[in-house]
Amino acid sequence: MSDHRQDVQQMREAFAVALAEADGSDQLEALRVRFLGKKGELTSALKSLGRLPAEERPEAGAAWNALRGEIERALESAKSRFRLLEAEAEEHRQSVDVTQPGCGRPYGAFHPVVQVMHDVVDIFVGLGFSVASGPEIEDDFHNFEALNIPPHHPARDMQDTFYLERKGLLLRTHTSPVQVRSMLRHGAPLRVVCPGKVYRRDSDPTHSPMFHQLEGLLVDEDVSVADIKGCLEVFVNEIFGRPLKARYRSSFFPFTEPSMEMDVECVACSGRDSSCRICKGTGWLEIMGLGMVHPNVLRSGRIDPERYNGFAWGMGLDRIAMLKYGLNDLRVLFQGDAAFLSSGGVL
Ligand code: 2U9
Repeated sequence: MSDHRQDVQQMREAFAVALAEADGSDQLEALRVRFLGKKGELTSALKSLGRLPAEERPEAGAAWNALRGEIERALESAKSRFRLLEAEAEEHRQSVDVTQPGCGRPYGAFHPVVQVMHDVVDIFVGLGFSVASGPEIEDDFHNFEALNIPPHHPARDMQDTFYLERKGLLLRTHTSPVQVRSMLRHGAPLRVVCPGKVYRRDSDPTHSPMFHQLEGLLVDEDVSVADIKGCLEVFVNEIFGRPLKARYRSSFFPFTEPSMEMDVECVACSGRDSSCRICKGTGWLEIMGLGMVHPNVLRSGRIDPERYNGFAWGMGLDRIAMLKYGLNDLRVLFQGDAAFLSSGGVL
């Protein structure tokens, strides 16, 4: 074998060894530079052809060029093989294993007061009441005057609230203005419950400046105190899940006459524990206020008190939630403690 054939064969083998060791596109590029680059081994061999005797040049040239073709083809096919492998590896890296267990998210839950609000509303909807809502920023007429609370009436002291700088506007102290708006909009007969936030200038372990009420109003012909007692006793038995003894004490509200407060037997001790912390040993729990709607209030709602009468009641939903979930401090309902809230209201 002449010298150049040996050289060509040696370079072919050196290339084959280096190609077998290459394991990525970067190494293929390094191989191309090493053999075919400007100063590459094969390029230098081709350049040195000029130094051979003229009769050897054609054969040597053909041999080196043949090797160049082989190297180019080998590099090309290795390149597409690596491209395929690299694409497959990338696809694998980005693929999602749908059989892996997920990283679970904790379930949300209704706030205990919202849960109680839904439960109370559901019971009254079952008794044929509609649900209404209204603005939390009210005017003096809807919050006080229409409810038989004229300026300077002492009831205003008990419902001191937050006044807005715009004259006459205030944060509603009860949901009663919603019932006033319902009378004005729909007239009689009417059955409506109004749940929502209310505001008073009050803050201690049993009072919060914002709390939740649900009030109801029924207006029809020949409504009696027996009707409201029947309606509210169905309600308390439903919300506390069993029949409870009830009693009524006479009271005063400017918007009802007569007015009463309803107590139910203690849901914790049924009157059997003289040191019960829920009923303070009295055996009774004050649950809501109620009464027959005052004729002046019907008149403010443009309803004729000669033809229609009605009953109304009001309850604090926060208090119902405290009794249902056995809480002794109202403030836990407003602190946003996730451990308390995710316990469903029970700690
Ligand atoms: C209209 C007519 C009458 C709503 C009523 C009460 C009695 C009552 C309190 C319970 C606890 C408020 O949250 S609390 O502090 N409410 O005692 N509310 S009767 O009477 C109305 C309302 C609207 C048009």
